[in-house]
Amino acid sequence: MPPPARTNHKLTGMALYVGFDSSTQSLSVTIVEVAGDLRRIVFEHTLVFDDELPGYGTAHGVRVSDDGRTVVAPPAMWADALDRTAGIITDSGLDLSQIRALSGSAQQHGSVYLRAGGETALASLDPSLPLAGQVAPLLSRDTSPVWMDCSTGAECRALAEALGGDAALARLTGSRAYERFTAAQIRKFATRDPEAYARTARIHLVSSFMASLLAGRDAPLEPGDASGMNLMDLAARQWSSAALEATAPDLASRLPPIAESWTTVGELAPYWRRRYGFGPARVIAWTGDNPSSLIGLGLFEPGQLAISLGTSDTVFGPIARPVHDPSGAGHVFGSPAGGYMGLTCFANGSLARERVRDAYALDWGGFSALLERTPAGNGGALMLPWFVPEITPAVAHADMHRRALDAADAARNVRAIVEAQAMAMRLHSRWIVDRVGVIRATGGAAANAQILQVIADVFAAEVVRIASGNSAALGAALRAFHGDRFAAGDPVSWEEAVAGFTDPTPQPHIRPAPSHVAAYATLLREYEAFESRMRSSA
Ligand code: ADP
Ligand code: XUL
Repeated sequence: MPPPARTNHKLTGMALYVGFDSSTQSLSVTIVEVAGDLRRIVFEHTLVFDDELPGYGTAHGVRVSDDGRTVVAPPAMWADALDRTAGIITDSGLDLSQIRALSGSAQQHGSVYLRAGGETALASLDPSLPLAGQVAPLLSRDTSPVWMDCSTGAECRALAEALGGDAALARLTGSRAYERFTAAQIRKFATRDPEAYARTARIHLVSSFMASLLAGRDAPLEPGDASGMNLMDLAARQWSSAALEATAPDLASRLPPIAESWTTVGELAPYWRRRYGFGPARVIAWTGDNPSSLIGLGLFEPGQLAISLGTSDTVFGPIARPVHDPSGAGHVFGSPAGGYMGLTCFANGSLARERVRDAYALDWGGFSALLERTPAGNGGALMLPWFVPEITPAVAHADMHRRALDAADAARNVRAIVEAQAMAMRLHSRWIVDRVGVIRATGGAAANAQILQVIADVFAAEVVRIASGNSAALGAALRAFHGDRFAAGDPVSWEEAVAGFTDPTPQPHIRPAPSHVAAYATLLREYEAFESRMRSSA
Protein backbone atom coordinates (compact mmCIF):
# COMPACT_ATOMS: atom_id res chain seq x y z
CA MET A 1 0.00 0.00 0.00
CA PRO A 2 1.14 3.62 -0.40
CA PRO A 3 3.04 5.07 2.58
CA PRO A 4 1.03 6.40 5.51
CA ALA A 5 0.30 10.09 5.89
CA ARG A 6 3.28 11.99 7.15
CA THR A 7 3.85 15.63 7.88
CA ASN A 8 7.05 17.49 8.48
CA HIS A 9 6.05 20.29 10.81
CA LYS A 10 9.34 22.19 10.49
CA LEU A 11 8.32 24.07 7.39
CA THR A 12 10.25 27.03 6.15
CA GLY A 13 7.18 28.97 5.09
CA MET A 14 7.83 28.72 1.38
CA ALA A 15 5.64 27.58 -1.50
CA LEU A 16 3.51 24.44 -1.21
CA TYR A 17 2.09 22.57 -4.20
CA VAL A 18 -0.69 20.01 -3.98
CA GLY A 19 -1.11 17.00 -6.28
CA PHE A 20 -4.07 14.62 -6.16
CA ASP A 21 -4.41 11.24 -7.83
CA SER A 22 -7.97 9.95 -8.26
CA SER A 23 -7.22 6.36 -9.19
CA THR A 24 -9.34 3.24 -9.52
CA GLN A 25 -9.28 2.24 -5.86
CA SER A 26 -8.31 5.37 -3.99
CA LEU A 27 -7.73 9.12 -3.87
CA SER A 28 -4.18 10.10 -2.90
CA VAL A 29 -2.65 13.47 -2.24
CA THR A 30 1.00 14.49 -2.20
CA ILE A 31 2.09 17.97 -1.08
CA VAL A 32 5.56 19.24 -1.89
CA GLU A 33 7.47 22.19 -0.56
CA VAL A 34 9.72 24.15 -2.89
CA ALA A 35 12.03 26.77 -1.43
CA GLY A 36 14.85 27.35 -3.90
CA ASP A 37 17.00 24.24 -3.80
CA LEU A 38 15.16 22.85 -0.80
CA ARG A 39 12.59 20.45 -2.15
CA ARG A 40 10.72 17.88 -0.16
CA ILE A 41 7.50 15.99 0.19
CA VAL A 42 5.74 17.31 3.30
CA PHE A 43 2.49 15.34 3.25
CA GLU A 44 1.10 12.17 1.69
CA HIS A 45 -2.26 10.56 2.31
CA THR A 46 -4.39 7.91 0.61
CA LEU A 47 -8.14 7.42 1.05
CA VAL A 48 -9.27 3.96 -0.10
CA PHE A 49 -12.80 4.12 -1.53
CA ASP A 50 -14.05 0.69 -0.40
CA ASP A 51 -12.82 1.25 3.17
CA GLU A 52 -13.66 4.91 3.74
CA LEU A 53 -16.74 5.31 1.54
CA PRO A 54 -18.51 1.93 1.72
CA GLY A 55 -21.93 3.55 1.15
CA TYR A 56 -21.18 3.76 -2.59
CA GLY A 57 -21.15 -0.03 -2.84
CA THR A 58 -17.92 -0.42 -4.78
CA ALA A 59 -15.49 -3.35 -4.73
CA HIS A 60 -11.95 -2.26 -5.60
CA GLY A 61 -13.45 1.16 -6.40
CA VAL A 62 -15.86 -0.06 -9.11
CA ARG A 63 -19.16 -1.82 -9.72
CA VAL A 64 -19.04 -4.71 -12.18
CA SER A 65 -22.08 -6.09 -14.04
CA ASP A 66 -22.94 -9.79 -13.77
CA ASP A 67 -21.33 -10.61 -17.11
CA GLY A 68 -18.16 -8.80 -16.02
CA ARG A 69 -18.10 -6.52 -19.06
CA THR A 70 -19.75 -3.30 -17.87
CA VAL A 71 -17.68 -1.57 -15.19
CA VAL A 72 -18.73 1.76 -13.67
CA ALA A 73 -18.07 3.97 -10.65
CA PRO A 74 -20.09 6.81 -9.11
CA PRO A 75 -18.61 10.30 -9.71
CA ALA A 76 -20.24 11.45 -6.45
CA MET A 77 -17.83 9.04 -4.66
CA TRP A 78 -14.83 10.73 -6.25
CA ALA A 79 -16.22 14.15 -5.25
CA ASP A 80 -16.81 12.86 -1.70
CA ALA A 81 -13.22 11.60 -1.53
CA LEU A 82 -11.91 14.99 -2.66
CA ASP A 83 -14.04 16.75 -0.04
CA ARG A 84 -12.82 14.46 2.76
CA THR A 85 -9.22 14.73 1.62
CA ALA A 86 -9.46 18.54 1.72
CA GLY A 87 -10.55 18.15 5.37
CA ILE A 88 -7.59 15.84 6.04
CA ILE A 89 -5.18 18.39 4.52
CA THR A 90 -6.74 21.07 6.75
CA ASP A 91 -6.08 18.91 9.82
CA SER A 92 -2.47 18.20 8.80
CA GLY A 93 -0.96 21.24 10.45
CA LEU A 94 0.26 22.68 7.14
CA ASP A 95 -0.13 26.42 6.61
CA LEU A 96 -2.83 26.47 3.91
CA SER A 97 -1.99 30.05 2.96
CA GLN A 98 1.35 28.78 1.58
CA ILE A 99 -0.38 26.66 -1.05
CA ARG A 100 0.30 28.32 -4.40
CA ALA A 101 -1.28 25.81 -6.76
CA LEU A 102 -3.07 22.47 -6.96
CA SER A 103 -3.32 19.95 -9.76
CA GLY A 104 -4.16 16.31 -10.13
CA SER A 105 -4.35 13.15 -12.15
CA ALA A 106 -7.05 10.56 -12.57
CA GLN A 107 -7.65 7.09 -13.92
CA GLN A 108 -7.76 7.49 -17.69
CA HIS A 109 -10.65 7.10 -20.15
CA GLY A 110 -13.60 7.28 -17.67
CA SER A 111 -16.25 9.89 -18.49
CA VAL A 112 -18.57 12.07 -16.38
CA TYR A 113 -21.84 13.44 -17.77
CA LEU A 114 -23.22 16.79 -16.55
CA ARG A 115 -26.58 18.46 -17.16
CA ALA A 116 -26.95 22.03 -18.43
CA GLY A 117 -26.25 24.60 -15.73
CA GLY A 118 -23.47 22.51 -14.16
CA GLU A 119 -20.85 25.21 -14.54
CA THR A 120 -22.94 27.86 -12.75
CA ALA A 121 -23.83 25.41 -10.00
CA LEU A 122 -20.15 24.47 -9.47
CA ALA A 123 -19.28 28.13 -8.98
CA SER A 124 -21.85 28.58 -6.22
CA LEU A 125 -21.70 25.39 -4.13
CA ASP A 126 -22.83 25.82 -0.52
CA PRO A 127 -19.73 25.56 1.74
CA SER A 128 -21.88 24.51 4.71
CA LEU A 129 -22.90 21.28 2.97
CA PRO A 130 -20.85 18.26 1.82
CA LEU A 131 -19.85 18.22 -1.84
CA ALA A 132 -21.21 14.82 -2.94
CA GLY A 133 -24.88 15.67 -2.28
CA GLN A 134 -24.52 18.87 -4.29
CA VAL A 135 -22.75 17.21 -7.21
CA ALA A 136 -25.13 14.26 -7.64
CA PRO A 137 -28.06 16.40 -8.98
CA LEU A 138 -25.75 17.96 -11.60
CA LEU A 139 -25.12 14.60 -13.29
CA SER A 140 -27.15 13.41 -16.26
CA ARG A 141 -25.81 9.89 -15.58
CA ASP A 142 -25.15 8.83 -12.02
CA THR A 143 -22.34 6.41 -12.88
CA SER A 144 -19.26 6.73 -15.07
CA PRO A 145 -17.96 3.99 -17.32
CA VAL A 146 -14.32 3.44 -16.32
CA TRP A 147 -11.20 2.00 -17.95
CA MET A 148 -12.06 -1.58 -16.89
CA ASP A 149 -15.23 -1.58 -19.01
CA CYS A 150 -15.08 -3.85 -22.03
CA SER A 151 -18.73 -3.75 -23.13
CA THR A 152 -18.35 -1.67 -26.29
CA GLY A 153 -17.03 -4.05 -28.95
CA ALA A 154 -19.85 -3.19 -31.38
CA GLU A 155 -19.25 0.55 -30.94
CA CYS A 156 -15.52 0.06 -31.59
CA ARG A 157 -16.22 -1.77 -34.83
CA ALA A 158 -18.61 1.00 -35.96
CA LEU A 159 -16.09 3.74 -35.14
CA ALA A 160 -13.23 1.99 -36.92
CA GLU A 161 -15.39 1.42 -39.98
CA ALA A 162 -16.53 5.06 -40.10
CA LEU A 163 -12.97 6.35 -39.81
CA GLY A 164 -11.24 4.18 -42.41
CA GLY A 165 -10.23 1.21 -40.26
CA ASP A 166 -8.21 0.69 -37.10
CA ALA A 167 -4.85 1.59 -38.64
CA ALA A 168 -6.24 4.93 -39.90
CA LEU A 169 -7.82 5.61 -36.50
CA ALA A 170 -4.48 4.87 -34.80
CA ARG A 171 -2.67 7.28 -37.14
CA LEU A 172 -5.27 9.98 -36.41
CA THR A 173 -5.78 9.57 -32.65
CA GLY A 174 -2.81 7.50 -31.42
CA SER A 175 -4.80 4.28 -30.82
CA ARG A 176 -7.04 1.90 -32.70
CA ALA A 177 -10.64 1.75 -31.41
CA TYR A 178 -10.57 0.53 -27.81
CA GLU A 179 -13.54 -0.54 -25.72
CA ARG A 180 -12.54 1.48 -22.67
CA PHE A 181 -11.70 4.61 -24.66
CA THR A 182 -14.23 7.42 -24.32
CA ALA A 183 -15.48 7.59 -27.93
CA ALA A 184 -16.89 4.05 -27.80
CA GLN A 185 -18.36 4.73 -24.36
CA ILE A 186 -20.03 7.96 -25.49
CA ARG A 187 -21.39 6.26 -28.59
CA LYS A 188 -22.89 3.49 -26.47
CA PHE A 189 -24.53 6.01 -24.12
CA ALA A 190 -25.88 8.20 -26.95
CA THR A 191 -27.41 5.24 -28.82
CA ARG A 192 -28.74 3.27 -25.85
CA ASP A 193 -30.02 6.21 -23.78
CA PRO A 194 -30.61 9.08 -26.22
CA GLU A 195 -32.80 10.98 -23.76
CA ALA A 196 -30.11 11.09 -21.11
CA TYR A 197 -27.57 11.99 -23.81
CA ALA A 198 -29.86 14.87 -24.88
CA ARG A 199 -29.93 16.07 -21.24
CA THR A 200 -26.11 16.05 -21.17
CA ALA A 201 -24.51 19.44 -21.71
CA ARG A 202 -20.91 18.56 -20.85
CA ILE A 203 -18.86 15.34 -20.99
CA HIS A 204 -15.73 15.41 -18.88
CA LEU A 205 -12.99 12.89 -18.31
CA VAL A 206 -12.50 12.02 -14.62
CA SER A 207 -9.47 14.35 -14.66
CA SER A 208 -11.26 17.43 -16.01
CA PHE A 209 -14.32 16.72 -13.82
CA MET A 210 -12.16 16.78 -10.68
CA ALA A 211 -10.36 19.94 -11.85
CA SER A 212 -13.79 21.53 -12.46
CA LEU A 213 -14.81 20.74 -8.86
CA LEU A 214 -11.70 22.46 -7.52
CA ALA A 215 -11.96 25.52 -9.76
CA GLY A 216 -15.77 25.81 -9.62
CA ARG A 217 -15.87 26.08 -13.40
CA ASP A 218 -15.58 23.96 -16.49
CA ALA A 219 -11.96 22.80 -16.78
CA PRO A 220 -10.29 22.03 -20.12
CA LEU A 221 -8.75 18.70 -21.01
CA GLU A 222 -5.05 18.55 -21.78
CA PRO A 223 -3.45 16.41 -24.51
CA GLY A 224 -2.14 13.65 -22.21
CA ASP A 225 -5.57 12.52 -21.08
CA ALA A 226 -7.51 13.71 -24.16
CA SER A 227 -5.47 11.30 -26.30
CA GLY A 228 -7.09 8.41 -24.42
CA MET A 229 -10.44 9.04 -26.05
CA ASN A 230 -10.04 8.11 -29.76
CA LEU A 231 -11.33 11.65 -30.37
CA MET A 232 -8.24 13.88 -30.46
CA ASP A 233 -6.20 14.55 -33.58
CA LEU A 234 -2.85 13.61 -32.06
CA ALA A 235 -0.73 15.80 -34.35
CA ALA A 236 -2.94 18.90 -33.98
CA ARG A 237 -3.63 18.29 -30.24
CA GLN A 238 -7.25 19.33 -30.95
CA TRP A 239 -10.54 17.50 -31.43
CA SER A 240 -10.86 15.65 -34.71
CA SER A 241 -14.18 16.67 -36.27
CA ALA A 242 -14.30 13.36 -38.19
CA ALA A 243 -13.92 11.33 -34.99
CA LEU A 244 -16.49 13.48 -33.17
CA GLU A 245 -19.02 13.07 -35.97
CA ALA A 246 -18.52 9.30 -36.09
CA THR A 247 -19.13 9.05 -32.35
CA ALA A 248 -22.35 10.87 -31.42
CA PRO A 249 -24.57 13.78 -32.53
CA ASP A 250 -23.58 17.30 -31.45
CA LEU A 251 -20.59 16.00 -29.55
CA ALA A 252 -18.39 19.05 -30.22
CA SER A 253 -20.58 21.31 -28.07
CA ARG A 254 -20.50 18.78 -25.22
CA LEU A 255 -16.71 18.47 -24.92
CA PRO A 256 -14.45 20.90 -23.06
CA PRO A 257 -11.67 22.58 -25.03
CA ILE A 258 -8.18 21.01 -25.12
CA ALA A 259 -5.48 23.23 -23.62
CA GLU A 260 -1.81 22.72 -22.70
CA SER A 261 -1.25 20.74 -19.52
CA TRP A 262 0.20 23.77 -17.68
CA THR A 263 -2.99 25.84 -18.22
CA THR A 264 -4.42 27.62 -15.17
CA VAL A 265 -8.10 26.64 -14.93
CA GLY A 266 -8.85 29.35 -12.37
CA GLU A 267 -8.56 30.05 -8.66
CA LEU A 268 -9.67 27.55 -6.06
CA ALA A 269 -13.47 27.94 -5.86
CA PRO A 270 -15.18 29.69 -2.91
CA TYR A 271 -16.47 26.29 -1.68
CA TRP A 272 -12.95 25.14 -0.71
CA ARG A 273 -11.85 28.51 0.63
CA ARG A 274 -14.86 29.02 2.89
CA ARG A 275 -15.36 25.42 3.97
CA TYR A 276 -11.69 24.62 4.69
CA GLY A 277 -9.83 27.95 4.81
CA PHE A 278 -7.69 27.47 1.68
CA GLY A 279 -6.37 30.64 0.01
CA PRO A 280 -6.83 31.78 -3.61
CA ALA A 281 -4.43 29.18 -5.03
CA ARG A 282 -4.23 28.40 -8.74
CA VAL A 283 -5.85 25.25 -10.08
CA ILE A 284 -3.75 23.80 -12.90
CA ALA A 285 -5.35 21.43 -15.47
CA TRP A 286 -5.43 17.76 -14.39
CA THR A 287 -4.12 14.91 -16.55
CA GLY A 288 -4.37 11.09 -16.69
CA ASP A 289 -2.56 8.96 -14.10
CA ASN A 290 -0.05 7.47 -16.55
CA PRO A 291 0.93 10.81 -18.17
CA SER A 292 1.19 12.26 -14.65
CA SER A 293 3.49 9.41 -13.58
CA LEU A 294 5.72 10.19 -16.57
CA ILE A 295 6.34 13.59 -14.95
CA GLY A 296 6.47 12.20 -11.39
CA LEU A 297 9.17 9.73 -12.46
CA GLY A 298 11.08 12.45 -14.30
CA LEU A 299 10.96 10.78 -17.72
CA PHE A 300 11.55 13.20 -20.59
CA GLU A 301 14.09 11.38 -22.82
CA PRO A 302 13.05 8.83 -25.46
CA GLY A 303 14.59 5.48 -24.51
CA GLN A 304 13.55 5.77 -20.85
CA LEU A 305 10.95 3.32 -19.58
CA ALA A 306 8.61 3.00 -16.59
CA ILE A 307 6.45 0.17 -15.31
CA SER A 308 3.43 0.97 -13.16
CA LEU A 309 2.03 -1.92 -11.12
CA GLY A 310 -1.34 -0.52 -10.03
CA THR A 311 -4.84 -1.89 -10.54
CA SER A 312 -3.78 -2.06 -14.19
CA ASP A 313 -0.16 -2.73 -15.11
CA THR A 314 1.24 -0.25 -17.61
CA VAL A 315 4.57 0.13 -19.40
CA PHE A 316 5.31 3.58 -20.76
CA GLY A 317 7.98 6.02 -21.80
CA PRO A 318 8.59 9.18 -23.81
CA ILE A 319 8.86 8.65 -27.56
CA ALA A 320 10.33 11.06 -30.10
CA ARG A 321 7.72 10.61 -32.81
CA PRO A 322 4.21 9.17 -32.80
CA VAL A 323 5.33 5.72 -33.99
CA HIS A 324 2.70 3.06 -33.53
CA ASP A 325 2.84 -0.44 -32.21
CA PRO A 326 2.78 -2.63 -35.33
CA SER A 327 0.58 -5.16 -33.49
CA GLY A 328 -1.97 -2.42 -32.83
CA ALA A 329 -1.90 -3.11 -29.08
CA GLY A 330 -0.24 0.05 -27.76
CA HIS A 331 -1.22 3.68 -27.43
CA VAL A 332 0.48 6.92 -28.34
CA PHE A 333 -0.58 9.66 -25.92
CA GLY A 334 0.45 13.30 -25.76
CA SER A 335 3.01 13.83 -23.01
CA PRO A 336 2.03 16.57 -20.54
CA ALA A 337 5.56 17.92 -21.09
CA GLY A 338 4.91 18.25 -24.83
CA GLY A 339 5.78 15.59 -27.40
CA TYR A 340 4.56 12.03 -27.08
CA MET A 341 4.57 8.98 -24.87
CA GLY A 342 4.04 5.33 -25.78
CA LEU A 343 2.01 3.14 -23.42
CA THR A 344 0.89 -0.47 -23.23
CA CYS A 345 -1.82 -1.36 -20.71
CA PHE A 346 -2.64 -4.74 -19.14
CA ALA A 347 -6.03 -5.22 -17.50
CA ASN A 348 -4.83 -8.26 -15.52
CA GLY A 349 -2.50 -6.40 -13.15
CA SER A 350 -2.76 -6.23 -9.36
CA LEU A 351 -6.22 -7.79 -9.17
CA ALA A 352 -4.97 -10.87 -11.06
CA ARG A 353 -2.02 -11.15 -8.67
CA GLU A 354 -4.47 -10.82 -5.77
CA ARG A 355 -6.55 -13.63 -7.25
CA VAL A 356 -3.63 -16.02 -7.23
CA ARG A 357 -2.56 -14.82 -3.77
CA ASP A 358 -6.08 -15.40 -2.41
CA ALA A 359 -6.54 -18.76 -4.19
CA TYR A 360 -3.70 -20.12 -2.04
CA ALA A 361 -4.74 -18.19 1.11
CA LEU A 362 -1.53 -16.15 1.15
CA ASP A 363 -0.72 -12.62 2.22
CA TRP A 364 1.86 -10.55 0.31
CA GLY A 365 4.61 -11.81 2.62
CA GLY A 366 3.71 -15.43 1.83
CA PHE A 367 3.35 -14.65 -1.88
CA SER A 368 6.82 -13.07 -1.96
CA ALA A 369 8.39 -15.93 0.01
CA LEU A 370 7.10 -18.46 -2.55
CA LEU A 371 8.37 -16.28 -5.37
CA GLU A 372 11.80 -16.25 -3.80
CA ARG A 373 11.83 -20.03 -3.28
CA THR A 374 11.03 -20.97 -6.89
CA PRO A 375 13.58 -21.03 -9.73
CA ALA A 376 13.67 -18.41 -12.50
CA GLY A 377 11.94 -19.98 -15.52
CA ASN A 378 9.70 -22.09 -13.26
CA GLY A 379 10.94 -25.34 -14.82
CA GLY A 380 9.12 -24.42 -18.03
CA ALA A 381 5.70 -23.99 -16.36
CA LEU A 382 3.64 -21.20 -17.96
CA MET A 383 0.43 -19.32 -17.23
CA LEU A 384 -1.65 -16.97 -19.37
CA PRO A 385 -3.10 -14.74 -16.63
CA TRP A 386 -6.29 -13.61 -18.36
CA PHE A 387 -8.61 -13.75 -15.34
CA VAL A 388 -10.65 -10.91 -16.89
CA PRO A 389 -10.78 -9.94 -20.60
CA GLU A 390 -7.32 -8.66 -21.48
CA ILE A 391 -6.40 -5.40 -23.23
CA THR A 392 -2.89 -6.54 -24.27
CA PRO A 393 -2.97 -8.75 -26.18
CA ALA A 394 -6.66 -8.30 -26.95
CA VAL A 395 -8.52 -11.24 -25.41
CA ALA A 396 -12.30 -10.78 -25.49
CA HIS A 397 -13.25 -13.22 -22.73
CA ALA A 398 -11.70 -14.24 -19.44
CA ASP A 399 -9.47 -17.16 -20.43
CA MET A 400 -6.82 -18.33 -17.94
CA HIS A 401 -4.48 -21.10 -19.09
CA ARG A 402 -1.76 -23.21 -17.51
CA ARG A 403 0.98 -25.21 -19.29
CA ALA A 404 2.96 -27.84 -17.42
CA LEU A 405 1.64 -26.29 -14.23
CA ASP A 406 -0.26 -28.15 -11.51
CA ALA A 407 -3.12 -25.96 -10.22
CA ALA A 408 -2.51 -27.31 -6.71
CA ASP A 409 1.11 -26.11 -6.63
CA ALA A 410 0.88 -22.72 -4.90
CA ALA A 411 4.55 -21.81 -5.29
CA ARG A 412 4.72 -22.49 -9.03
CA ASN A 413 1.44 -20.68 -9.68
CA VAL A 414 2.69 -17.61 -7.83
CA ARG A 415 5.86 -17.59 -9.93
CA ALA A 416 3.92 -18.35 -13.11
CA ILE A 417 1.65 -15.30 -12.86
CA VAL A 418 4.48 -12.89 -12.09
CA GLU A 419 6.68 -14.30 -14.86
CA ALA A 420 3.78 -14.23 -17.33
CA GLN A 421 3.01 -10.60 -16.56
CA ALA A 422 6.67 -9.59 -16.82
CA MET A 423 7.12 -11.47 -20.11
CA ALA A 424 3.94 -9.93 -21.56
CA MET A 425 5.22 -6.50 -20.55
CA ARG A 426 8.55 -7.17 -22.24
CA LEU A 427 7.02 -8.52 -25.45
CA HIS A 428 4.45 -5.78 -25.81
CA SER A 429 6.67 -2.81 -24.96
CA ARG A 430 9.38 -3.49 -27.57
CA TRP A 431 7.74 -0.93 -29.83
CA ILE A 432 8.33 1.77 -27.17
CA VAL A 433 11.95 0.79 -26.52
CA ASP A 434 13.61 -2.46 -27.48
CA ARG A 435 16.37 -2.58 -24.86
CA VAL A 436 16.64 -0.53 -21.74
CA GLY A 437 19.26 -0.36 -18.98
CA VAL A 438 17.13 1.01 -16.15
CA ILE A 439 13.38 0.73 -15.53
CA ARG A 440 11.54 2.97 -13.11
CA ALA A 441 8.87 1.11 -11.15
CA THR A 442 5.84 2.63 -9.46
CA GLY A 443 2.32 1.71 -8.28
CA GLY A 444 1.16 -0.30 -5.27
CA ALA A 445 2.91 -3.56 -6.23
CA ALA A 446 6.24 -1.78 -6.76
CA ALA A 447 6.57 -2.13 -2.97
CA ASN A 448 7.25 -5.81 -3.65
CA ALA A 449 10.97 -6.36 -4.26
CA GLN A 450 10.46 -10.01 -5.33
CA ILE A 451 8.08 -8.98 -8.11
CA LEU A 452 10.54 -6.30 -9.23
CA GLN A 453 13.35 -8.90 -9.30
CA VAL A 454 11.41 -10.97 -11.84
CA ILE A 455 10.89 -7.86 -13.95
CA ALA A 456 14.62 -7.06 -13.76
CA ASP A 457 15.50 -10.61 -14.85
CA VAL A 458 12.98 -10.72 -17.72
CA PHE A 459 13.97 -7.28 -19.07
CA ALA A 460 17.68 -7.78 -18.29
CA ALA A 461 17.57 -4.31 -16.75
CA GLU A 462 18.04 -2.69 -13.36
CA VAL A 463 14.76 -1.70 -11.66
CA VAL A 464 14.69 1.44 -9.50
CA ARG A 465 12.08 3.25 -7.44
CA ILE A 466 11.71 6.86 -6.35
CA ALA A 467 11.14 7.95 -2.74
CA SER A 468 7.47 8.82 -3.24
CA GLY A 469 5.03 5.94 -3.13
CA ASN A 470 2.72 7.61 -5.63
CA SER A 471 4.38 8.95 -8.77
CA ALA A 472 1.04 10.09 -10.27
CA ALA A 473 0.18 12.32 -7.28
CA LEU A 474 3.80 13.53 -7.14
CA GLY A 475 3.68 14.29 -10.87
CA ALA A 476 0.51 16.30 -10.24
CA ALA A 477 2.16 18.34 -7.48
CA LEU A 478 5.18 19.00 -9.74
CA ARG A 479 2.85 19.99 -12.59
CA ALA A 480 1.14 22.40 -10.17
CA PHE A 481 4.58 23.93 -9.48
CA HIS A 482 5.43 24.11 -13.19
CA GLY A 483 2.02 25.61 -14.10
CA ASP A 484 2.17 28.14 -11.27
CA ARG A 485 5.58 29.40 -12.33
CA PHE A 486 4.42 29.58 -15.94
CA ALA A 487 1.35 31.64 -14.94
CA ALA A 488 3.48 33.90 -12.75
CA GLY A 489 5.65 34.76 -15.79
CA ASP A 490 8.70 33.03 -14.25
CA PRO A 491 8.67 29.64 -16.02
CA VAL A 492 10.85 26.69 -15.06
CA SER A 493 11.91 23.87 -17.40
CA TRP A 494 10.45 20.42 -16.74
CA GLU A 495 13.85 19.17 -15.62
CA GLU A 496 14.02 22.01 -13.10
CA ALA A 497 10.45 21.37 -11.97
CA VAL A 498 11.16 17.75 -11.01
CA ALA A 499 14.75 18.18 -9.71
CA GLY A 500 15.23 16.76 -6.22
CA PHE A 501 12.04 14.68 -6.35
CA THR A 502 12.53 12.03 -9.00
CA ASP A 503 16.00 10.65 -8.26
CA PRO A 504 16.01 6.87 -7.76
CA THR A 505 16.36 5.73 -4.14
CA PRO A 506 19.74 4.05 -3.50
CA GLN A 507 18.10 0.94 -1.98
CA PRO A 508 17.16 -1.71 -2.76
CA HIS A 509 19.34 -2.47 -5.76
CA ILE A 510 17.32 -4.70 -8.03
CA ARG A 511 19.73 -5.93 -10.67
CA PRO A 512 19.25 -8.70 -13.19
CA ALA A 513 20.97 -11.98 -12.27
CA PRO A 514 22.85 -13.29 -15.35
CA SER A 515 21.66 -16.91 -14.91
CA HIS A 516 18.04 -15.75 -14.65
CA VAL A 517 18.39 -13.56 -17.74
CA ALA A 518 19.58 -16.60 -19.68
CA ALA A 519 16.59 -18.66 -18.48
CA TYR A 520 14.15 -16.03 -19.71
CA ALA A 521 15.78 -15.68 -23.12
CA THR A 522 14.41 -19.17 -23.85
CA LEU A 523 11.17 -18.93 -21.90
CA LEU A 524 10.22 -15.64 -23.55
CA ARG A 525 10.03 -17.33 -26.96
CA GLU A 526 7.95 -20.13 -25.51
CA TYR A 527 5.62 -17.68 -23.80
CA GLU A 528 5.19 -15.72 -27.02
CA ALA A 529 4.27 -18.87 -28.92
CA PHE A 530 1.90 -20.03 -26.15
CA GLU A 531 0.22 -16.61 -26.06
CA SER A 532 -0.29 -16.52 -29.80
CA ARG A 533 -1.54 -20.14 -29.95
CA MET A 534 -4.11 -19.66 -27.19
CA ARG A 535 -5.33 -16.38 -28.66
CA SER A 536 -5.95 -17.94 -32.04
CA SER A 537 -7.75 -20.90 -30.49
CA ALA A 538 -10.00 -18.63 -28.36
P1 ADP B 1 -4.44 2.26 -8.34
O1 ADP B 1 -3.60 3.52 -8.34
O2 ADP B 1 -4.64 1.66 -9.68
O3 ADP B 1 -5.73 2.39 -7.58
P2 ADP B 1 -2.28 1.30 -6.66
O4 ADP B 1 -1.12 1.74 -7.46
O5 ADP B 1 -2.58 2.03 -5.40
O6 ADP B 1 -3.59 1.16 -7.54
O7 ADP B 1 -2.04 -0.25 -6.31
C1 ADP B 1 -2.97 -0.96 -5.54
C2 ADP B 1 -2.61 -2.42 -5.63
O8 ADP B 1 -1.29 -2.63 -5.13
C3 ADP B 1 -3.49 -3.30 -4.78
O9 ADP B 1 -4.61 -3.76 -5.52
C4 ADP B 1 -2.54 -4.44 -4.37
O10 ADP B 1 -2.82 -5.62 -5.12
C5 ADP B 1 -1.17 -3.98 -4.78
N1 ADP B 1 -0.18 -4.13 -3.69
C6 ADP B 1 -0.06 -3.42 -2.56
N2 ADP B 1 0.97 -3.88 -1.81
C7 ADP B 1 1.51 -4.94 -2.47
C8 ADP B 1 2.60 -5.85 -2.23
N3 ADP B 1 3.35 -5.78 -1.13
N4 ADP B 1 2.85 -6.78 -3.17
C9 ADP B 1 2.13 -6.87 -4.29
N5 ADP B 1 1.10 -6.04 -4.57
C10 ADP B 1 0.79 -5.08 -3.68
C1 XUL C 1 -4.38 3.25 -19.33
C2 XUL C 1 -5.46 2.63 -18.51
C3 XUL C 1 -5.23 2.48 -17.04
C4 XUL C 1 -5.94 3.52 -16.24
C5 XUL C 1 -5.91 3.09 -14.77
O1 XUL C 1 -4.69 3.26 -20.68
O2 XUL C 1 -6.50 2.27 -18.98
O3 XUL C 1 -3.86 2.46 -16.73
O4 XUL C 1 -5.40 4.80 -16.46
O5 XUL C 1 -5.71 4.02 -13.87
